[in-house]
Amino acid sequence: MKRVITFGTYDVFHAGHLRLLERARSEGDGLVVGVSTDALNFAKKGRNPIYPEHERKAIVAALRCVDDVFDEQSLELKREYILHYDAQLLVMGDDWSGRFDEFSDICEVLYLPRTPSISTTALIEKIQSDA
Ligand code: C2G
Repeated sequence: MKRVITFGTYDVFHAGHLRLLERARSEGDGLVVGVSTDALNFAKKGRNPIYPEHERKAIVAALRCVDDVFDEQSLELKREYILHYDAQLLVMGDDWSGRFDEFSDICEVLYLPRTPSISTTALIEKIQSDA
């Protein structure tokens, strides 16, 4: 049993998020996803996500490729989350390349290429300009 763990905000859920989660799942036998809380986003970016955390978490939890979700309360708790969920592999998009190599003492760390030309920020800008 190889459990995979990944983290993200998944705001205004899109196909780039889906592809990342499906590829992460295919690297192991089960996928657990830490969804960042609204408070964490506010602390990091000074604004809340468009979708509140319970909706972001419900969308991610409903996906066929996802086995379990939890609140990512702090960026500093990754080691604790990896150990708590007994994950053997940490997967992140390559926008985080090298940033989590410090966890390679407790699990494998893999960065997958981001899907080009799609992002929550671009979607919000498009919606605003079309309005
Ligand atoms: N992603 C992707 N392709 C895109 C957009 C996003 O593969 N076009 C991936 C990101 O690389 C990330 C995941 O989808 O692995 C979630 O993206 P975000 O919601 O933007 O999450 P992020 O803000 O990077 O995570 O501890 C990390 C934090 O929770 C923040």
